Amino acid sequence: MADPKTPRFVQTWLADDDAERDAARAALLASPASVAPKFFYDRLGSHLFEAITELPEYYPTRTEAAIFARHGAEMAAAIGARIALIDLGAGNCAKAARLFALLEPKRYVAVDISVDFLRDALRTLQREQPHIAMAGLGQDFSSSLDIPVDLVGDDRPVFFYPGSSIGNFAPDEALGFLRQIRSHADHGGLVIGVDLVKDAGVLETAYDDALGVTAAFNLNLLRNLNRVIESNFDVADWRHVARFDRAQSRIEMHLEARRALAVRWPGGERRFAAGERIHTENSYKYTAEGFARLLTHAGFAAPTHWTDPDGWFAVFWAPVA
Ligand code: AVI
Repeated sequence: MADPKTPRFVQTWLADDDAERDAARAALLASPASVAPKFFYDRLGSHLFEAITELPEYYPTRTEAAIFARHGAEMAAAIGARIALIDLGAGNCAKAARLFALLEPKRYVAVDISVDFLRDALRTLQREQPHIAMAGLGQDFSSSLDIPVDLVGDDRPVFFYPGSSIGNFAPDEALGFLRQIRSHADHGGLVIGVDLVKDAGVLETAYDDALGVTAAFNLNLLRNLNRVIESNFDVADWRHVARFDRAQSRIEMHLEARRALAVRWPGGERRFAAGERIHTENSYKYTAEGFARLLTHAGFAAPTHWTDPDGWFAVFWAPVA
């Protein structure tokens, strides 16, 4: 990063659209049918997710922000100085930017699936904070994390993964992902937000709000699928379902057929009975002790965490020796 006033942009990953389409069709034909949650996030889906984070029922975003506001100074003391902050799923970079005054990073590396999502936000941020060397990295880090060493330089790599996005991985995948982060974080560590197990009513309301924004977010996945695989889903035929499965400690989101129907796409079709479901997302909830164990298992040393007064959400600092 020769000129710290101009962010550097690197794209290390390109979508294989044919493979994605094949995988989507195969998952629809499976029993039970499923669709990968990445299909939520077309342009409208990303806006709907932003709207979800503003809902009174969806507590994770504001609860996490309150934990940072209340305990930020303690966190900064634990994390230490001379850091390169590596923001996984940076989006508009707003969450990380709020930590700059506390953590005083020397470098900031914003990672998202496409550098195009990052360009405007990062350029604006660079103008506001010219003393921090900034870079944008386009990468599908959920399949493989690869941070070019020159983006981190000699500073201590501190990964930032807020918003309880780790909950969208199954626990064995979460462990694999945390191990990958660990392997890139020598002398640094990980700051991660985790949604905690709680009353089923609170959880189910957070994923089935009164305005129907989460229902729209779930149903929009069918429209996106129509665009991607040229299927003919009619959104009106489907109902949003969100249930907490305590045995698996996860919120499951499904779409349920309101009547018997067939969905067609070029070269294929899938028939659904009335009441049959398509599984669209899991959102795992952890106990603080269980998540600390997962971090230790992944090779991090002595994790510390902070929670809100209700114990609904936790922010962990997991150092690497
Ligand atoms: C992105 N992720 C952390 C959200 C969650 O809570 O699992 C996605 C979401 N799905 C429905 N509401 C929010």
